[in-house]
Amino acid sequence: MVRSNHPTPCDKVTLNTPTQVKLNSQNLARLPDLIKKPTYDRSKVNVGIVHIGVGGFHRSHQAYYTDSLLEKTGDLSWGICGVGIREADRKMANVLRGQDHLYTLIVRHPNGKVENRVIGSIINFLLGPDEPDAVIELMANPATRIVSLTITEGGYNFAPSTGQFNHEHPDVAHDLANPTTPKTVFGYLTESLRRRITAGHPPFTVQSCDNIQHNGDVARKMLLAFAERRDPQLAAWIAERVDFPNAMVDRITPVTGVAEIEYLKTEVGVLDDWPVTCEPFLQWVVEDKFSSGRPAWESVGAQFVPDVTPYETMKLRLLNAGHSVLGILGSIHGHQTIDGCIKDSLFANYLRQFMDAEVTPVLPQVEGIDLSDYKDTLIERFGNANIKDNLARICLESSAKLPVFLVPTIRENLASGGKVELAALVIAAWCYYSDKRKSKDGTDLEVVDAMQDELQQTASQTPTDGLAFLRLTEVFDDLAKSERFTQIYIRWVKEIYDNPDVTTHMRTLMHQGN
Ligand code: CS2
Repeated sequence: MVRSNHPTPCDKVTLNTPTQVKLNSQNLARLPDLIKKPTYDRSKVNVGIVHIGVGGFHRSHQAYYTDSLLEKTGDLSWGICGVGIREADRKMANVLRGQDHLYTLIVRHPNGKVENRVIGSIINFLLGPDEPDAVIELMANPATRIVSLTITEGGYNFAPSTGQFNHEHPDVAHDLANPTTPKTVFGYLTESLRRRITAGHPPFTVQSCDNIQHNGDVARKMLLAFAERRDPQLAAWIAERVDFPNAMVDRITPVTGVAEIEYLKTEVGVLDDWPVTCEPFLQWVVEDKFSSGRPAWESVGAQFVPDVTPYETMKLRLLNAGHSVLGILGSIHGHQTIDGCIKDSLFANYLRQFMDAEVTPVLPQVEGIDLSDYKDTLIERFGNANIKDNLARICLESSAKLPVFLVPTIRENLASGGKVELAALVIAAWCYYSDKRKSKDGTDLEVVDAMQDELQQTASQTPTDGLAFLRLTEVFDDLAKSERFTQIYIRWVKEIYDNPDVTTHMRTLMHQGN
């Protein structure tokens, strides 16, 4: 069928007024003044970093730091090539390619100020399912000195209960049988490192930027478990030569919605198909061990330390656990966003009380950080009314998050005789949420979780077996064995099933001074 170039009445017409400019390299100079753009020459930037898993967080954090670095230092050897290894990454590949890998970062301050900035540090994107060899060759190229990752907890392929690599995963078997067309990150890393040894090149650094405790150690352990099956000699070389720095990463980055695209189009005059919104705050604390050198990220605000443990413990147990506390209780109550929860003084006070009475007593000292200020700042960040961070995002994959964010705090308090009541209510509420998948007034709550069936199945046994949910040891470790904890938990689970208005129970706990 031949289509006329003229719009028919059925065609949706978007008139590009002269003030609306499509984001791409050619149009950079024409972009409105309201938007900051790279001043370095992107055509001279070389790939030094291959990043697997380009989502909102990579684009608001590491790519932002790197853009600032290219801008400030002029060291153009640290450009990023994004890589997607899943079919689901095709959309990102297409959007980025359509705009020469440029995108807009919309930084929204609590006082309403908005800073728009075009990020130029991603200079290419490869999609593994289409061209696996090109990805492996790029990673094997000695100019690539870092392979960084944001592949989420699930991407590391370990069994939460044991922390061991899951050799049974079908993609793992596939990668061992087909090393040149891998599906997992471990297949790509192993084959490219093998090619580097064969060619006599030094290794790259594997830099995890995921929100998991000791992310570098986890990446190392999983890669070695895979490589051992592929070739023990190769595994030994990786163990000896490849560095895996641990890092604490932080910047709240909600999921991009249509509103952001519309905002740029109508208020700024830029046509960008996939911008990213984030808060102004950002933090990156990294262990300084890099097999083949690293960018001077400290010149743009990153902090290099010998041991990242206290920083990551603080962040995961206050910020991330705080998010889960609000996400779970807030969803059942009917709140939609994190800032919506903070506007509700009961939720804000509950969060602060949880941080002060249950988390802080079991946190290590963190050099150079005043915990009280850190918590004040967290509440301010969560309250940023210009960041619409949906509770649905926070509650995604809670079964991978809570064992890291919340369960260790409870276990340590049980060991020391500390308080666990506020956290117990959250777990009881999560049981109700997993079972009913509804807020207190009956609105559906979506559950997106690798364990969603087990969660619902065990939670639904609660009325006859009050501890069924808590016995999911992959998630709760041995909490079901603690008499003190189970007594408190059983009480709250009963109360919530009788009356899902969680605010009643939150109030009771606050009045009791917990
Ligand atoms: C959130 C994090 O996923 C979550 O539950 O807590 O994504 C959080 O927004 C980031 O870690 C902030 O750095």
